[in-house]
Amino acid sequence: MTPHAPVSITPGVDYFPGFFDRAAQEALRDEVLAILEAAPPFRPRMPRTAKPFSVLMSNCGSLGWVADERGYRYQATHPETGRPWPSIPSRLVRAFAALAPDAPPPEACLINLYDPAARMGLHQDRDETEFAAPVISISLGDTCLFRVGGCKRNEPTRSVRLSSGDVVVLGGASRLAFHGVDRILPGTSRLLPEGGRINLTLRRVTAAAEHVREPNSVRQGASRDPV
Ligand code: MD3
Ligand code: FE
Repeated sequence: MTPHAPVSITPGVDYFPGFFDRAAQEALRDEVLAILEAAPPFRPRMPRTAKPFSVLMSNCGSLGWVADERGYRYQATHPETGRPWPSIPSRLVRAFAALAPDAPPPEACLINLYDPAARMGLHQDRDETEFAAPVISISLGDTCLFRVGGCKRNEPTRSVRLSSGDVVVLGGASRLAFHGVDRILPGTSRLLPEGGRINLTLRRVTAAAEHVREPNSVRQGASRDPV
């Protein structure tokens, strides 16, 4: 799978509108809904204040991101069931490999669930220890207004509409950019049975001990299915 040329939003932020077509979005939705049966959505809390997030979360992968009074961290098990996270669907692993060919495979896929009132304040993602690999964001369901700025909170920001099937690759100079979700535009998609928005972020969390890039022939042979 060779992605179309992206639109650069800011240096290091590449936008791929409509990366996943409707059929791929439906397949992804069904895979995510199955993951949520095994790893039910939980409501993260701000460290110290215990203020609940408006976004519900879950994860798949060997590591998942959680937030509670003890802090922000990645861990191998669900904070409420204690079970390991389900594995990352292969179509997502393939998309990550196509979009970040030099990075080792993703360890975490954070699943953010937005109802029409949910939002995410401006923040940086810095709980990973591997910052060379990009973060890959996939949007499903209702369109959102996404905001991205510079690596300092007071730098100017840009607003971008992210629609179902859109992918953003966040790397290089923008890996530590401030970003957030200002609001969801209800009723803009029919993909999700109950409306709202799902965002998936694929991440490398730890540095790979010795990631050796396989030759092209091996990589293509191992992932022949279209994403
Ligand atoms: C820019 N999620 O889970 S994804 C998050 O739409 C998060 O749910 C948002 O921010 C969402 O942490 C935005 C896009 C995103 C993810 C990581 C980034 C943008 C980023 C890292 C650096 C810069
Ligand atoms: Fe983030």
